[in-house]
Amino acid sequence: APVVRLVDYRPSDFLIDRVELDVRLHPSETRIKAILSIRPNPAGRADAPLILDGDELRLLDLAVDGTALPPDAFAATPQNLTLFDPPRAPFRLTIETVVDPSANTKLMGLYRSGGVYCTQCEAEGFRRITYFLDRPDVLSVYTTRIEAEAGEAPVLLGNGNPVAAGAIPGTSRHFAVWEDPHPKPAYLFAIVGGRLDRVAEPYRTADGRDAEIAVYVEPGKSERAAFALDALRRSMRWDERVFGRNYDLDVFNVVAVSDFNMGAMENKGLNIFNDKYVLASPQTATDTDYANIEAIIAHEYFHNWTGNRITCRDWFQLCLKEGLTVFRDQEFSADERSRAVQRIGDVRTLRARQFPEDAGPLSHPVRPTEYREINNFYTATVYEKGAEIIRMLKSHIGAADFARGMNLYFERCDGTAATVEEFLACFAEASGRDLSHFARWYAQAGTPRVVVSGTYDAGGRTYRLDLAQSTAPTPGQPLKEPVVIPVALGLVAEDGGRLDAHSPRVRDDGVFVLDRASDSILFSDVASRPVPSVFRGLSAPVRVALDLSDADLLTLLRHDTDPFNRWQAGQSLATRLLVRLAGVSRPDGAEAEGLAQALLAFLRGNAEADPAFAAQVLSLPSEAEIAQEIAADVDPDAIHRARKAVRAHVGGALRGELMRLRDALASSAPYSPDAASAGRRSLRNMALELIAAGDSGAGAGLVAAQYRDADNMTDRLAALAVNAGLPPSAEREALFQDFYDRYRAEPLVLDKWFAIQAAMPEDGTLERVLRLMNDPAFSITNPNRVRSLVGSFALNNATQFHRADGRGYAFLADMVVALDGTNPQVAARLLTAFGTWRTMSAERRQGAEAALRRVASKPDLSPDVSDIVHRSLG
Ligand code: B3K
Ligand code: ZN
Repeated sequence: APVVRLVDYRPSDFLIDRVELDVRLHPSETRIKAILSIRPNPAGRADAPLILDGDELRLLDLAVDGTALPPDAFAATPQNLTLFDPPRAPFRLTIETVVDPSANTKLMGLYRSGGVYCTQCEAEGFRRITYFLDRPDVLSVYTTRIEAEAGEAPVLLGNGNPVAAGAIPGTSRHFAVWEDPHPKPAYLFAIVGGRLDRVAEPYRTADGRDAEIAVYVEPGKSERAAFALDALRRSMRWDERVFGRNYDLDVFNVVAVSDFNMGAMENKGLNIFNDKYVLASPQTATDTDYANIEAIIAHEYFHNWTGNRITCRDWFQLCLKEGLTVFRDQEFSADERSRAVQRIGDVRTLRARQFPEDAGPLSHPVRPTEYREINNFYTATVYEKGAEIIRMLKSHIGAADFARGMNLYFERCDGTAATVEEFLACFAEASGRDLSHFARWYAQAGTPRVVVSGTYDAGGRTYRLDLAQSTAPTPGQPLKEPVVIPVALGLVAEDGGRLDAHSPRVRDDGVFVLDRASDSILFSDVASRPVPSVFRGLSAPVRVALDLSDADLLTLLRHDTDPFNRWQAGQSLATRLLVRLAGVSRPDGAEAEGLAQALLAFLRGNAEADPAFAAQVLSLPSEAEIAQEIAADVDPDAIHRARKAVRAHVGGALRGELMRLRDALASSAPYSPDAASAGRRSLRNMALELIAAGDSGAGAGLVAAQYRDADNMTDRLAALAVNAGLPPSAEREALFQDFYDRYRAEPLVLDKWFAIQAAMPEDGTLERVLRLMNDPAFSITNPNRVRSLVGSFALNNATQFHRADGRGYAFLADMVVALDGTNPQVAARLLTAFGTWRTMSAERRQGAEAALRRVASKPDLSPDVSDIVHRSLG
């Protein structure tokens, strides 16, 4: 595929003001008649041909202002429709195409999921429905008529408001007409047709519009849609209250489908969701599922303003809608749940997904400057780091100016396809500041590393903090410049008491801005040696190197007023120990005694007051985080051994307290997914995990009892996960079998069963995965199944995916090649698991490179896989 570059952006030569679509749904021959009201763009070239995008399309009919075109006036291929010399005044182009939804395994454009017709058009799927100017800066008003067999598709949904519907006399067919008054790019188009159940409620917006909000699901599952509907209502209220944004149509529909390439899609007024992020009942969904549903429902709803009303000029601006909308959904979840626990979770995700991406061959700026396949840029960098930039912007200019900037953006850019520059200009204007240096965060890839050191002068009662930033080279960017880093900080007295230290360089809100390569802060009136607490709340997406003693970290764990940094202190303590133990062949768990005692003291003081937070403190850094810290010649087996030894020791040392907590936190109340109840379950289940790590015999007993007695999926699945970590035995397998038998008819539940088994850190797992691929519940064409089994193996099982004999890599390569023919997006996503291959030990690097080369050598690779494999090897 050719490279697309940001510098080559030009406005479209033509605009399409109106689109009238008539879609006649049919399983294998769906006909689409499009009438496009086209006019030359005054900002475009005057003599240009009209070149419409297509993808695997077949043209049936074509007319300009109702008249067929002579054959030499146009050319039609599956990829393009060209009018060599189109009218230079407004005209109507009629196009009739035909597509086969049942054969559409890429799940882009119009396809069928189960029996349901649905669409996915972002980024470039509309061109798989009709020929179009399929680019986000062409905004049109759409009217869509959908027609189908009434028996096959009793529900017909489109964007906007429903305006007409009825039977087609003399036939078994019926139709519906939808009108969307808001101009939108084609990637936000959607239709749905099928048998679906519906739950709905009325919603009156803050500015007085009466709307109906609804969730559509597979027949018989409407009870499982209630939580999503509730989350939707709360999201709408929150956006009114916090951002002053009201909904703008008469209906808002959410549809759950079972075959979906990603989480969900924000089509105007018609969000289409992966059913995993809609369906929930206490018996089938975990607390994590409930939290994810709430967050994704919110995310897609928030796109209505940040994405739809204001969209992107081109795909390089993707972070304009995604980073901002992730920031908004994170803030929503923080307000609805616990802010501290939410931030810890978001930072864990950032470190687990974005930091490794930014340290490897796929590293790219939050706003990339070139791409070969845009679908490969829906990345942790664009989304998660993009959200961090917004968070920093807010702390950099302050909450009040941030709010003014957002309002200006909504006012000024509404109805347009905007750029990052236009966005930042609103905040520069609102705050009266120059944000040109801050803007470097969008252009420069890589995770900055900030080295911090402190010096106390008892005689002068001063304390100096020295800070220095640097960023390692990334692909295409050998030289890095300093970025603007807001550092939220404070000083903590060694005894936990107050320290009234001052520095003119630190703002009243505790933020110091590091905007050069190095800088220092001098505090005066410092009565005693302080412990620095820096990057509170992780105030910037950086790696922090701060050499505190274990005693200093314990002070922070005990006394810091910032809960995030209390948690971080515990993590830093554990990471240091784990990295050291990963360097020895027989790690001695007894070395974890200091950590264990610190955790015990923490639990005694905090566990019952804030169980969700305590669970986070108890949860050791992941194997992937430890690998990142080691960074070169990584041996996942050594990391696993070290972590196992530490968990065993901690679990043994804390056993009494953990058993007590399990009783104290037990509840006889019926299951509720609220954050407080979920927090208690998470600490109880963390306790179970640690007890079992310390004593597998005792653990097995507790697992069996909890599994059997659980009245909800959270507790049952937690027991199953701990079961997976027990030594191999017939009982262990029997529990897996029992789970399978119970949930045979529940694909989303069996996904959890696949994922847990694929992540088992033991030699037989690859054979287990191969066996599970033949299970009737597995399906290579369903993205959720593939991600649960193959994705979990590649991403959550470091020891087995990175097997020293290379068989894990070879397996993934086989899967990528097999999938590429049917679903290139899912194949390419799996392939990103190779992202850390260069940090591995030498023999592993060899195996990984061989596997990657084998993929690269296949003829006819999709642009998606070809792009990832070549960058990974580059
Ligand atoms: N905007 C969609 C993602 C589309 C991915 C296309 N490959 C979902 C979201 O971010 O809300
Ligand atoms: Zn999004």
